[in-house]
Amino acid sequence: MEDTIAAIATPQGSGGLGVIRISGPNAIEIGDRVTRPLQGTLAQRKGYTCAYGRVYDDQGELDEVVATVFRAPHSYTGEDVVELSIHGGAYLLRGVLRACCEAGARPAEAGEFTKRAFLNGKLDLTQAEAVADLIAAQGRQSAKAALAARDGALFRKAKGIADLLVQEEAKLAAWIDYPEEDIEEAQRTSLEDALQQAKKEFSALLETYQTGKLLREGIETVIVGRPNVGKSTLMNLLTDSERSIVTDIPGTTRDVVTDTVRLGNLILHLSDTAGIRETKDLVEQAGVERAKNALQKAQLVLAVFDGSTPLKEDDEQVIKQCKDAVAVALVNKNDLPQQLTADALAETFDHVIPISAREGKGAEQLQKTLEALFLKGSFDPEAANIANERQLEAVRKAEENVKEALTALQSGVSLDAVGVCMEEAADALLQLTGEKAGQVVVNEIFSRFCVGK
Ligand SMILES: Nc1nc2c(ncn2[C@@H]2O[C@H](COP(=O)(O)OP(=O)(O)OP(=O)(O)O)[C@@H](O)[C@H]2O)c(=O)[nH]1
Ligand SMILES: [Mg+2]
Repeated sequence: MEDTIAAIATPQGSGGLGVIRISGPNAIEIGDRVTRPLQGTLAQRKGYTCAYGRVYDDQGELDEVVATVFRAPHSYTGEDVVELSIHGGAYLLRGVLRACCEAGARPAEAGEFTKRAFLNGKLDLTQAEAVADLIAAQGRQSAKAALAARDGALFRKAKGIADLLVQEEAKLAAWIDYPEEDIEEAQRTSLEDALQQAKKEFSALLETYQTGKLLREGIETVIVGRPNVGKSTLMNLLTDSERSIVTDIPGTTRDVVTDTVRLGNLILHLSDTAGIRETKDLVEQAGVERAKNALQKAQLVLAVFDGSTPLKEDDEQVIKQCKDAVAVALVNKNDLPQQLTADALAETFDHVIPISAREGKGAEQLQKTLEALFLKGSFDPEAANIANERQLEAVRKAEENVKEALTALQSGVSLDAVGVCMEEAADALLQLTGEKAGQVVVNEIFSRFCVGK
């Protein structure tokens, strides 16, 4: 980290503003070479101050600039940093980046700013991952969870348990070294309590993964039903658009029509599909095949029925397909006199909701039902949460070892084995925070970031 890096930190394309970030020992010097502030130089400025002026490349002045100076260690990376805020044009941004490189900076690699922050101890691995999650967040809950992780919620939790395990393991090591002394009951209890507590915390942490993942990534949702029940009308209602074609001709939708919407705290990746029925029409058959495939892959099925008619044989087909799925029945067209009795659906579906897709009624109840179904009430975005597979694996490994330690302790076979397991558990947690993560893992994590982060 002897060299100074520079990158465009804002997205490609044009915008009101664009930012070039420079970090490293020569950041301020390089900033001074490419800018001319109205007053003085950047080198004369304190950290956390801005200078207005012009920015230059080798051919002369290029744009106006506001240069913000951060002085080590009080910056994102922990190094001297200059952020050049200019107009957000691709030509201007590239020109200024090139000028920075001619003045001595090196183009930053993907994730290199955050990697430097990690290596300088400004954040741990879980906080670095949270930066990427914050940028990727698509909803309030996932943004909140990422911000809490950025503030160190998971780091503190993991560090706390690791410290506890290391402490207890040190005491244990002392007994093992003096085998002639019997372990006092109080100490054995304290050890067992620590292991039980760690086990409880791990299992609570592991439970956060699935819900968090759903919140971050959204739910693959398929709308199915026999022809003409109002699937496409529902699609259009949920997407607030005319995404799907609606007609009163059964068999209107053929291809799978997809869109992503937010429903309360959930993100749904919706697929509107062809009405499921037996048909001789080859094109429609292909559509029905696609509908069935989409149904198999979905995490959530919205099965639509027409409440203004009794159940038909094609409906029975749909019900059969839903048997093993997480499915909610929507009895549509409840603005018309109703002929369908919900009892027939209650056998297969835990949730049967009357709606009128055409009149926009029932979406609220659908939202409440889905939130109850997927968020299970226990997810607290501000607590420590597991945000990705790497973290999941580390906590699982720690949990396994703590369980083994408990078994070994309770069966009284060998205290050595207890100690080894506790050490492994603590190790897994230190890999989680990055204190003991290998270079390969660290590089892998940051290479998934984009340039400028
Ligand atoms: N009265 C009433 N009519 C509705 C409602 N929802 C849909 N319809 C009508 O039902 C007909 C079929 O609607 P679509 O949304 O095209 O039905 P679909 O299930 O997508 O049909 P296919 O694509 O053919 O499988 C249209 O004439 C809609 O206007 C509703 O809530 N109430
Ligand atoms: Mg349709």
